Amino acid sequence: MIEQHEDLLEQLEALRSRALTELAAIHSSNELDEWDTRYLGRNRGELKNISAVMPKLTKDERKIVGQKINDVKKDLEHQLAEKRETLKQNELMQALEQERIDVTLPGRATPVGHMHPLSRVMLEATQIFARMGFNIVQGLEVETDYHNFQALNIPADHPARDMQDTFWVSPGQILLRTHTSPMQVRVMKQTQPPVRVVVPGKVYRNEAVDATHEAMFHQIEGLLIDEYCTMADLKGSLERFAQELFGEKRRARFRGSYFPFTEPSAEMDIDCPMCDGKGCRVCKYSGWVEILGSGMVHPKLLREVGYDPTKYRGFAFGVGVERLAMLKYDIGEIRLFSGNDLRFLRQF
Ligand code: 2U9
Repeated sequence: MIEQHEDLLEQLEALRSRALTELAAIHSSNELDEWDTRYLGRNRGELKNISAVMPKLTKDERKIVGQKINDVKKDLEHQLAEKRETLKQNELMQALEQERIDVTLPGRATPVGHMHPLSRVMLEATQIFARMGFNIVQGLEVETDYHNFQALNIPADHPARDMQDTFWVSPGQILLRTHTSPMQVRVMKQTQPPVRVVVPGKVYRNEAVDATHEAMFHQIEGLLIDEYCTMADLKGSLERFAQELFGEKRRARFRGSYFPFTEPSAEMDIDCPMCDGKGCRVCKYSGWVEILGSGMVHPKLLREVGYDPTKYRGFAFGVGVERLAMLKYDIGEIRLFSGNDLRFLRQF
């Protein structure tokens, strides 16, 4: 029996030194966990295995061997805790080293977008009318023949209704609106005077495309209906609009014209904003450029939407937004607006 307990003490010493040698070689938490299970594990740990022979020892032997087991166990646990702390520190230092941020590196630029030139002109122009008291409304791009043509006094044999000029969705019935006017018809049918609206939006015409014509373009149309409204109101409002958009010193002139939906009708020119009316390439050396069409709303239209034409009258106008933008920024080619060429777009 004496041999057995001395043998056990030797085994425990050997275990301690083997365990500590292995521990010194460990470099990761995973290995450390394995080590923990192997030597200190409650189930099949080596220390536990040695303790299994305790019941076969005498009382005195048990005391000596028990103390030794405790001593080795405490030692291993203590070394394990220290090693854990060391590994944790090492791993932290490694992370700090690897994840270090070099604050001297140049930053990565975030590209900043901006409004499309057409959107900008559209916004500027509608806001001018908004400040005058007009409401801004948007309509449908797919419309009925009734709202786009019939209600606007555009007769069946009018060239605009031709297959060549209109994009039909369902011929004679449903179409892509050729102007934003169908929305004004809808507004008038829904509300009673006074009416003050501007309608910005996309319109479609089956045009031969060139430097100044596209099949899709943008319009802003306006409509004012009230008991007292004259051509003087039309002229004053539209001249003011031109001055706010193109500068305080702009002058307007009106030339008689014809539209089916207005009577009388007039086109408005302003003195050329490029050369102040002296004559240049833009105004073709005339000193004047046309910017919009307008007129007093035709009594037939008022009657059509249920307004009494002896009580109410109004003025209406229409502007092409691309044309305004081309004049404002001296752009000679309408197709640039829909081309998405960043070299063009970045200039605004
Ligand atoms: C209603 C009554 C009248 C809208 C008007 C014009 C004159 C006009 C053109 C400008 C350039 C179209 O984009 S363009 O080619 N428009 O000249 N538009 S009066 O008159 C209306 C509209 C709706 C109910």
